[in-house]
Amino acid sequence: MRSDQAKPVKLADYRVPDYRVLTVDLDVALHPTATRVVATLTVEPHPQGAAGAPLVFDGDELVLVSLALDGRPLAPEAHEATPDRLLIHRPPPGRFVLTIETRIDPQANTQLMGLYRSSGTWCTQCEAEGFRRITYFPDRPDVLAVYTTRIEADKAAAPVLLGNGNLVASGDLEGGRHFAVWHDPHPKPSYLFALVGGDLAVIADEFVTRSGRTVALRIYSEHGKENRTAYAMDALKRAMRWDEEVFGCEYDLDIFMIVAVSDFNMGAMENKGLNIFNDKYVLALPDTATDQDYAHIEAIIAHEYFHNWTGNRITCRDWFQLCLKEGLTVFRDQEFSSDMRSRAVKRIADVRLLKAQQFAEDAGPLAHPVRPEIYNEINNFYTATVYEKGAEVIRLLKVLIGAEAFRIGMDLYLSRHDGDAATIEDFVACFAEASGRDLGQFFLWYRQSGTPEVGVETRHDPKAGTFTLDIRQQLGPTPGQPSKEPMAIPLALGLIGPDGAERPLLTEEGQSVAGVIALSAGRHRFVFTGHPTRPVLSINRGFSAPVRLTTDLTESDLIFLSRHDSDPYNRWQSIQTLATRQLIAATTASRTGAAAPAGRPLIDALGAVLADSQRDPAFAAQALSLPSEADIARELGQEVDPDAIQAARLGLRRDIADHLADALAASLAALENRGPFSPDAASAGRRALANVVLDLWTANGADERIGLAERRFAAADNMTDRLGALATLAQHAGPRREAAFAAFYERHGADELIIDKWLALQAGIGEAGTLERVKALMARPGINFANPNRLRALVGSFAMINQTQFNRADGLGYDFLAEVVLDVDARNSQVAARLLSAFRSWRAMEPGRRALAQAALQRVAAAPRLSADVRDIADRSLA
Ligand code: B3K
Ligand code: ZN
Repeated sequence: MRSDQAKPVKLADYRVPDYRVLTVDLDVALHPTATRVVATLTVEPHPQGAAGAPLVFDGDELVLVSLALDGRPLAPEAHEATPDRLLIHRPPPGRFVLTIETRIDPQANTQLMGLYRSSGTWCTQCEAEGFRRITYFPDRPDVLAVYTTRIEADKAAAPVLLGNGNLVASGDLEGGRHFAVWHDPHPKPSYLFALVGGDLAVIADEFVTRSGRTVALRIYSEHGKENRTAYAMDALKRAMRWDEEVFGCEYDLDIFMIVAVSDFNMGAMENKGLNIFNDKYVLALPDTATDQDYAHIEAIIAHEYFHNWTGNRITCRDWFQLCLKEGLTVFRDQEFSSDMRSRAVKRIADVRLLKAQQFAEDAGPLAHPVRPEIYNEINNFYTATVYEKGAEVIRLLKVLIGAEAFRIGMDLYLSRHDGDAATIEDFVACFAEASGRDLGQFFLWYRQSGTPEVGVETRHDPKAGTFTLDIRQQLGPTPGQPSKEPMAIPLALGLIGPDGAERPLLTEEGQSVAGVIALSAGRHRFVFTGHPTRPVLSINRGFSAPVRLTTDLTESDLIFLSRHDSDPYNRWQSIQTLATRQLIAATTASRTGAAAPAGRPLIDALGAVLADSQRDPAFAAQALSLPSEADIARELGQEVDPDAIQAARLGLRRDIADHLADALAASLAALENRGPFSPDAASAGRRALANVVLDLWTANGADERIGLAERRFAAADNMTDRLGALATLAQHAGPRREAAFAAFYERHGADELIIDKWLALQAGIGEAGTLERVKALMARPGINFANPNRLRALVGSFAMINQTQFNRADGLGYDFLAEVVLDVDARNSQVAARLLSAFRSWRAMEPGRRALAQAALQRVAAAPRLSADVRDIADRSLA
């Protein structure tokens, strides 16, 4: 598992480690450029390891200062130390103590892995393989040890010193220095280690667990930002209570800390007792954060907290099992948000994200199973497939075996594997036991990559009173998997009579189906009786299985479902399906020069949503949001011409603006005058609806309508309204747009997190001048593009969201991304690799763009001194 080990790493090659580490005592003397780390480790041979094997520890860019075994310096010929490996030829046969001194340079650590500095604060990121950048260690998740961390620093530079576990000692030292000692009694893998040192502000609170223990809660941030952390604290307390009530999980230390830092490679990290967060997912006030930011903060605070059980108490045996903690923890945070907000709206948002990210990944060269079996760089497997599809697989398991067996299985998993480094097999065995079912076929969801296609054909026989479903499933080839077996696919369904009432689901044998049918073979026939009149089929309700569905539902069926389906998810899906069909037809028409098809039924359906929109504004906002340009591209799947898609979508938006003018205006008026700002979900739903309606209302470009957007922008008393209006203005070229961007900068220019929103909106403008704009913004003084958030906001949004401009017909969008990736790679290879994955759908483009994308990828692949992260993405994208 070393970084320089012959690649790739294979699941089939897993072996227990030859040595295990029982305790880790770290003594860290913080210094900006020369931090000294003394690690004292109690080591013993693993009973199942190779007896007498040499000891091999991982390292990464390390400098060894000294090495002792049982207190005696080790002779030079007894060991070998390179920056990425420590080898001891003949360790003693029993237990021994190793003392390893290394020196590291946090200031020069631009990879943001291991110990680094962010705005003067020392902090760490160890997952997956960052601990080896601090000291030599068997840096793999199945080595669980008890950690004690002593941190020492200049008191003025770092008055706050934090570690995992509970604080056991602290005090002042000579020369203005001080120290703190933290002890974590729970054995953990090295990737959960963390420390922080800095001059930070704090807010304090507490939580009383269900067994009556008082836990101190702390959120640390930069000074001056502590007034933005109250919502995160509130979310944390709600998450702690919810996990006790719903999963029976109680917190297990005396203190729980969150530290917000501004330089972070991803969202947040679940280090034991000391979560470290990208400050974007902690800091929020109504004037600085949108409702969506609030929802993300709530979800991510909960996610990292929930890892305390699913991830930390029960960790992963190896990195192939990543979805054991990530898929499960995403499932848990989705359930939490559903309980805190609207379940239906949360489900729709989650499915939108799944399709946008995971379906796209599954359809391209980077497709991989939820549990991969081979990797070159584990960093590149923190993907939508592992996280989002990993969560879907658990949701699907719950549908397959039922909520009761699911709960019993979960309890069994949490009790049986507490303290273990476990596998997916261990997890699934608990549910097989709880349900008494053979889950062998279910397991294919972890092994087979790609999105199953499910086709449904229906036939009504009025004489016999039967309604027949003929269903096939198919799973196409994906990298490394030329042929597949049929999957276990649970489809929640209902049959709805013309009166809108649900009909009983009776089979020919007279049995009643409890709302779910399960596919196991390639083809199935289901015959339902008692239907003298034709019912309308509502299938894959709640998106019970993550599949691509094709049905023979007619336009009028879909409209019927959009009004009468008792399942809100399918009410939403039916409108999306209508819109997708129409946009695909219009895209094809625009490419061939034929007339665009008339879209009256869809427009009427949207009109009906608008008319009813005050009842559930958050739902209406989702229903009125058309499929994105990327959604249409994904549905097309090949020969994609983004300009044709854009033209079709703009045309439909104009039609909506013209035909539904009265309804849109009425809705805007009804949403006006809402009184003082409140962050609750109902108010947020009204704001979301107002922004979607404003966007459609202005879509015909009429001057006076854009004037309304301007007025809303100027009058906004919160970030959701202000940014919503700016997003609308951004789509209409001209001086008013530029004035709005300038006003926004004027107001928020000093606030980096808000500047990210400003950058992202500009990067997303679907016009020919955007590439120049993006380049100019990158060169603009005063914006720090060494910060991952800045880079993702500008370049990430451009490449991942802006379909027409990233995929410019002249290839300059591709060239730009390739250049940025190569430049960033030298400093931060994880962020560079993530940006490069924007090429993941290049093969679906029409031939001209496809050739240009390939050439850009080839240039990246051919560059000298590529990081392993970028090399892996480039090679797999081209394979
Ligand atoms: N476990 C971390 C992700 C670490 C990513 C390392 N490249 C955050 C999370 O999923 O909760
Ligand atoms: Zn996670």
